[in-house]
Amino acid sequence: MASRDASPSLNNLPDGSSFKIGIVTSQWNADITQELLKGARETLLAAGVKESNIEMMSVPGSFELPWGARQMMKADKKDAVICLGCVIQGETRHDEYIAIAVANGIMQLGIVSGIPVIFGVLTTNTLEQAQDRIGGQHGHKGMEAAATALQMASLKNGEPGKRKKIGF
Ligand code: DLZ
Repeated sequence: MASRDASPSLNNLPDGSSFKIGIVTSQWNADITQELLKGARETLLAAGVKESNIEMMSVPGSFELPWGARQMMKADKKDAVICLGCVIQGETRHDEYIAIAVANGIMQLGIVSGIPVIFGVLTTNTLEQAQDRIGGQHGHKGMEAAATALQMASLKNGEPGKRKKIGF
């Protein structure tokens, strides 16, 4: 059976040596989000992003991630901003409101600003499902978010995805 996953490749990362990347991390479910952050940072460094070109910000919860990403863009020109969070289902529907608001906020910010904003937010039913996504049976979503940021930054800067000149 074909795999359901189409995760960005972690083996063939774009050259990140000229990129400035922001990472905004939510404090809720910190055991999970700190591991997402660790994986994202490691992946950026492995791609050649300079430590001094990785700016980090911590926000109270996932709901605040779009605001944090917006602040990061104001500070200086970023090639991409990664948002990391973990929303786990509770007794009420609060998690749904947070997850939908964050997804919409991140998407809108990316479209309006033209700067890629990466949705590295886990939205799981249980803590165990979240653990499976920080290096368990479902990979590492922090690393994958960083790989996506690198790919989008390259596309934005017209590097590997550069359109060939055709015609005259
Ligand atoms: C309030 C809340 C709840 C119940 N659950 C989560 C969660 O699972 N993950 C998360 O990142 N944040 C949660 N929050 C906090 C909200 O994101 C936000 O910080 C508050 O509603 C204040 O705006």
